[in-house]
Order: sequence, then structure tokens, then C-alpha cells
Amino acid sequence: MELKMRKVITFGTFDVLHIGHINILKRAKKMGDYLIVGVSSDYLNFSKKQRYPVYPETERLEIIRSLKFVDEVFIEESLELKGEYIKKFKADILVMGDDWLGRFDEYKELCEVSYLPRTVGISTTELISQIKRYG
Ligand code: C2G
Repeated sequence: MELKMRKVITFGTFDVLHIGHINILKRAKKMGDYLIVGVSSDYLNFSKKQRYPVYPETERLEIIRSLKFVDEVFIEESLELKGEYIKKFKADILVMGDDWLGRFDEYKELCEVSYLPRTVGISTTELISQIKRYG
């Protein structure tokens, strides 16, 4: 019997990389054999949060690509394209943090969908305000 590789896909901005990002990416990888990460574009971030990320998309992409448990990266241009990305990369499972709980259940038609608990006490927004206080 041929053993099929289980492909995991996840999405995020991953701006000002921190331990919460590393934890979720590592756990996502453990849910399969091959981890694909959609890194949200600068424009997508602006449309979602009305601010551009601190690190531009080219740098965020390169940082995520450099992690040893990440196998493949691409730029996520729109939140609504998740179904297309799942099909394009033939993902078996979509993994997201539980701040998105229930939000991507529509993709259960295409693949498994799993929400993992967020790492408590850290976020990019909190880090940015902490750095500002130090300034
Ligand atoms: N995360 C986490 N623990 C934290 C912070 C973030 O587990 N303390 C997870 C989030 O739940 C998410 C991933 O890390 O699954 C990336 O988080 P963000 O960079 O904040 O990305 P987000 O704004 O959630 O973008 O298309 C999806 C969106 O663009 C996701």
C-alpha cells in the first residue's frame, strides 16, 4: 500500500515573530508530514487591521521559509481565497489558532479543519506597545 503524505496548511501574518507563532507552527507540523504556510500580504493586513505590518511581506515570507519545520510558503492575497489555496496545495488539514474558532468551518467540505489553543500572554500588538514604552 502506498503511504500518502499528509499536508497541513495554515495562514497568518506572523509579524514581529514571537513564541506564539513558533508554537502554533510546530504544533501544526506535528499534525501531518508537510507544512505549508500562507503568509498574509501587506495589503491584506492593511484591509483587515488598518495598519501595515512592521515587517514587509517579503521579509515575513523569508523568515517563515527559514524555519526548519516549515516546508513551503506563499503569500496569502485574500482571506476569501482559502478554499482555492487548500485545493491548489492539496492540503489535507487546515490548522488555525482558536482566536479563529468556527470561522473557517466552511472549508470542512474540502479538508479537515482544526483550531489549536493560542499561546497566552503574547501577541504582536502587545509587543509593539511594550517596545513603544521602552522607547
Ligand atoms: N497565534 C497563537 N498564539 C499567539 C499569537 C498568535 O497561537 N499568542 C497564532 C494565531 O492564532 C494564528 C497564527 O499564530 O493562527 C498567526 O497569527 P497572526 O500573525 O496574528 O495572524 P492572523 O492575524 O491571525 O492572520 O488568513 C488568516 C489570517 O490572515 C490570520
